Amino acid sequence: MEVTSDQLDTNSVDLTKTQFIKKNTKIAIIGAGFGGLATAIQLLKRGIKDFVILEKATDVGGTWRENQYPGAACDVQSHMYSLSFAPKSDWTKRYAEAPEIFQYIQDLIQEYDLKKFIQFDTEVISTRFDEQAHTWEISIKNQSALHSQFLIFASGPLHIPQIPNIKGIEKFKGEVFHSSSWNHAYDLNGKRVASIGTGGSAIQYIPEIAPKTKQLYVFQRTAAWVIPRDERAYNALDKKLFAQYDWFRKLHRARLYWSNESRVVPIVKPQMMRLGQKLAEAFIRFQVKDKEIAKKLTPDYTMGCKRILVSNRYFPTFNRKNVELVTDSIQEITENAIVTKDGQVREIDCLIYGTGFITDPRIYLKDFKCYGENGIELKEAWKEGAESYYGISTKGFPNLFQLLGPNTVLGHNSVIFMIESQVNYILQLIEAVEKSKTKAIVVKDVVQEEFNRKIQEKFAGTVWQSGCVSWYQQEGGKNFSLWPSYTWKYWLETKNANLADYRFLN
Ligand code: N01
Repeated sequence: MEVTSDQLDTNSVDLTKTQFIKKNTKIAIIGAGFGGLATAIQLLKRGIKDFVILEKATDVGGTWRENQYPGAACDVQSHMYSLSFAPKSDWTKRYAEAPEIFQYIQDLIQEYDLKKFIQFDTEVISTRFDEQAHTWEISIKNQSALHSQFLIFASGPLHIPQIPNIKGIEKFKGEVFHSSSWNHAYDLNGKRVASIGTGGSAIQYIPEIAPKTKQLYVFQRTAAWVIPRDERAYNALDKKLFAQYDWFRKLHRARLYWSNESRVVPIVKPQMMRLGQKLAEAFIRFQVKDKEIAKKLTPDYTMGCKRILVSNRYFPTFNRKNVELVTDSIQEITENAIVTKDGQVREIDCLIYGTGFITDPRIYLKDFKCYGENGIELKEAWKEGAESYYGISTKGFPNLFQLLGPNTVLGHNSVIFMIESQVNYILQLIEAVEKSKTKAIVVKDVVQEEFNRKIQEKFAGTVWQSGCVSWYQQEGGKNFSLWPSYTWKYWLETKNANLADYRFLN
């Protein structure tokens, strides 16, 4: 049964599943991960209830719902990787594991009573700006369309798994899965397993699964810089102090924030990265007994060019007799084996892709189409690379806002900090439309163009442009994903939206 928002009585229904379908709303938010939920909470704090979160899955949590592979954890400290206005004093350790972060998100849902604003099983297939009505028409799979005045993309940049196109893969008869859709029902005990990729996800699950497997082959295309994790469990006294003295918790958070920010210095001044790189090389030699293997695990690009990973347990995995690091490239897959270019055949029962996510800016939104002013399609507007204003507003797309949009992902600090700055900024824009009694707001072309020129200038000479190929860049080397500076600068620049940068539409 379809009901409109006016007919909805949220107290009388079981809200574990979508029980309502809205047709009109002021604000539509796509995605019930950290970004969507942070936006919803701030709207409620301002007394705005006419909004809906559209979620394609049957639960909240985004990244932390999908990435539940063994050992999944956050490599940003939990006291930083959480919402500033929803502190948690009893984090069990400095770097929380995925289930604890997922629970934190569930707790937010309870605390702010958010479930009644979420439409689950709702996959947006296209969005179109109506230039007469100044509203967005949101087409949804197997449902009627939703109309909203404002539209917020909180769908996250990393959620479409990248599956390599390997010759013969269709013949393989064993178990196959990607790290983000881990098959927990499949027992790895005693199995011969191949894992492809050595990025942030793989280095977390490899140490976990190695002791279970009969044989683990780790296929490495590019070695990753992995540095020690300053792991620490919070004891009962820490938690008590955090709970009792909020200034103490804030002080701890501030210390973590500034220690993360200090990492920007060697990023923008690569010569300062040299010492860090020497220490990281020594870390590999210290942890890996076999010199040849240690050499293969040592990257040949400047540290920091790709995301620096943190683990105390990844390198020692290669001291195990049942683990082999394979650096020859894969030739093909047969029904029960992987064949490398040197002709070696390794029989396997299971293949795990730790190969990351699709990040090409032109397919940022996969099959999803978004039409703005004059019918221009977002992918078309971004065909030379994704560009926006502070990752939030895009020229030609009125009343459309994005969280963690182009050039606002981080390699050195918590993206939750960026999300909070963005939500604050978006709410100011919405408020400005309301106050001015106009219908829509859109960033001026010249403002976005000038902003992007300056952003790209900032990348020159940084460690990110030092010659490696990373998902931060599109073809040709343009960095479309990272914020190239300190996050406090981002906060300062977005704290008060400059409305002169925008056009109001009536
Ligand atoms: O993916 P990735 P991820 N043949 O893109 C390799 C972050 N994260 O799922 O470098 C062979 O990092 C690829 O090799 P190469 C994480 O930091 C955060 O691990 O392209 N290999 C690489 O080794 C990242 O930003 C946390 O040569 C292929 C790997 O697969 C993002 O999430 C935790 C290949 C992909 O690494 C995604 O991480 C975990 C092919 N065809 C992850 N294609 C936190 O704690 C790709 N590879 C916050």
